[in-house]
Amino acid sequence: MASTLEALDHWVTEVAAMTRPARIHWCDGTDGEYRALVQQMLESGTLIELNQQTHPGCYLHRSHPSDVARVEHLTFVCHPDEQDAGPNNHWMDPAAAHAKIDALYDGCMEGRTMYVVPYCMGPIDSPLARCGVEITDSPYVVVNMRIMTRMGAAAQARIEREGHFVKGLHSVGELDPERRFIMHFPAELTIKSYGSGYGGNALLGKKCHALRIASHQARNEGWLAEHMLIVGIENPRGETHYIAAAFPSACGKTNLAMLIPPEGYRRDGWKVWTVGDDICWMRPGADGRLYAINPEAGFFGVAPGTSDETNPNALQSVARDAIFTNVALTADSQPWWEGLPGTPAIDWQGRPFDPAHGPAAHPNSRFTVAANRCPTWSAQAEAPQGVPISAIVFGGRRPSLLPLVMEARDWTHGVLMGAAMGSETTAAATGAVGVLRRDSMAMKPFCGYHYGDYFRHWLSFDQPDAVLPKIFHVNWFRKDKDGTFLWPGYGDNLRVLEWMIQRVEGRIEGVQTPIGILPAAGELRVDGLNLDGRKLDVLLDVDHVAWRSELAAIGDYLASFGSRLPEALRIEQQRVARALDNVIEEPRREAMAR
Ligand code: GTP
Ligand code: SPV
Ligand code: MN
Repeated sequence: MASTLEALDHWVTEVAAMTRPARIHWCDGTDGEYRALVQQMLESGTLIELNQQTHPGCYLHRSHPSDVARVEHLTFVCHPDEQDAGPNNHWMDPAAAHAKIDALYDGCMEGRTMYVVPYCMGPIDSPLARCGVEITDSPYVVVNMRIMTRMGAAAQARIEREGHFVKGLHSVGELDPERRFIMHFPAELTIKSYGSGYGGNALLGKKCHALRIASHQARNEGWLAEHMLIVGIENPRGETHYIAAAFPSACGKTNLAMLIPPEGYRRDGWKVWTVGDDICWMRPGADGRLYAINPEAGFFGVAPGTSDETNPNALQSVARDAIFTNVALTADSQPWWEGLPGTPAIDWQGRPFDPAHGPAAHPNSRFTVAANRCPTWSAQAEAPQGVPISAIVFGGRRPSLLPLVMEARDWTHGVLMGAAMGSETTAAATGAVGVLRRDSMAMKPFCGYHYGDYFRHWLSFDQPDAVLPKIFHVNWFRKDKDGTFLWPGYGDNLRVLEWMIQRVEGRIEGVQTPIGILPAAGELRVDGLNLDGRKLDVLLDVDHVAWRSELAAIGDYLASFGSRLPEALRIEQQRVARALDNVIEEPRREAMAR
């Protein structure tokens, strides 16, 4: 027996009988175990040592060139009833899915070590935290899980105390895209992943457990599992507001979570505290407010674009003890990606760099590092009860139409804003990049059940005794006619967060528009910004004609969820559409006056 919990021992035995590994290793999560695994991977070539003078404890992993991102078309949510998966998921009958993937697992670990990885998502003593066990044949997965979760003996002890855990089985198989599946069985609290060693496909605590399985559990138990960062904004009076923000993959969560205040704000005493950069679990507390934890213990962040100008906190975090995946190398073995100074010598596939082959670092290359390495890591990130959320923010990459910021009138309107979210696709998933698609609450790839039921769950938090956060929508990615970003973004996004906090505290009025409340003239602090007035006008403009088409498109999108769409959301969409119809355009008004 390697565990005092029979259910765990039994499952490990069962999996070993199917996969037939040469040996089984129960992970204890110690430094010694980590170092031994790194050593073994250096010897096998799975890891490459980086320049230890400039980057102590840092290593590079090159994944298979066909295995560099999440694979949404191979990701399935297998509810017993197809209807429960919704049009937002790929579905397979659970029995058929088990049969299909178990056939691939048969003998797949022959000659390999099977690692049993107990982990806890969330502070180990938090009532909001949940545990799981990942079985994997990838030592790269084990070391990443060690950084990304509370992994090892303490997690196993909690699992043995609680008697239940999420089961995740993973094998890299042959890394063949034709033999690759990421399957979820929410009713069985089980995940089965085969054929990929990359990020969200393989680190099963992350997207598979903490979002797809957890969103299903959260619905049944009255909480929320979201694709959100959590950031604390401390004002010069020393008061901190916590904000949770949902942006789709590679749309700015890590950057916002670690932002450095603009010069003037720093002088005035503003501070930013990082609690989480990708996933947020929240539930109502006794005082009616929503309390949030970051279930992760590390960052699996996008490397390209990370620089001293954009995100110095991330750059400092990865100065030591980080694992890089699919970045390029300089001539002296330092990690390199687009956005950094210096020149690449070797590309992400290990070839001498040639611009004709495309970027030197893969656009979805990433770093893995412990969260407490971040200079702005919040002391509250370990608080078992979580942090109270003052504002929820939705946003995406929208080159046009969506203003820099708008506030929802109330919770229902905010849920509509989240449901209506759209964004251009990025390199975080395989497939075309830059295509505008709806991505409700940034959860399109991660909601483990029918979006209609999910919207209803969101609406259900609007209770008489609830003290709900205000909901906002932002767009850092509005473009000018020449294709350049209108808003400077990054640290200057604090200006927008400050406006939100002023609204939360009731210090400013904003202006009511049919689509929500926008900053009134002079409310958004733009001092010290080299932003001409015309740009600001464009960023805060509401084009009623274009918005009428947008509301019609939102109506069509919502209708695609059929009878499971909550009536309240349909009514809300109609309310906004009607408000837009009632606007009398300036030219028309002039014409009427004439
Ligand atoms: P996942 O880890 O995939 O969930 O992504 P994420 O949402 O954490 O995205 P991240 O912060 O890593 O940003 C992804 C890309 O967006 C990077 O290339 C950034 O440089 C860029 N980006 C982030 N914030 C801004 C911003 O405010 N303005 C602009 N123009 N680009 C930004
Ligand atoms: C994302 O794609 O949203 C990520 C990276 O955060 S992955 O872990 O690969 O899902
Ligand atoms: Mn993510």
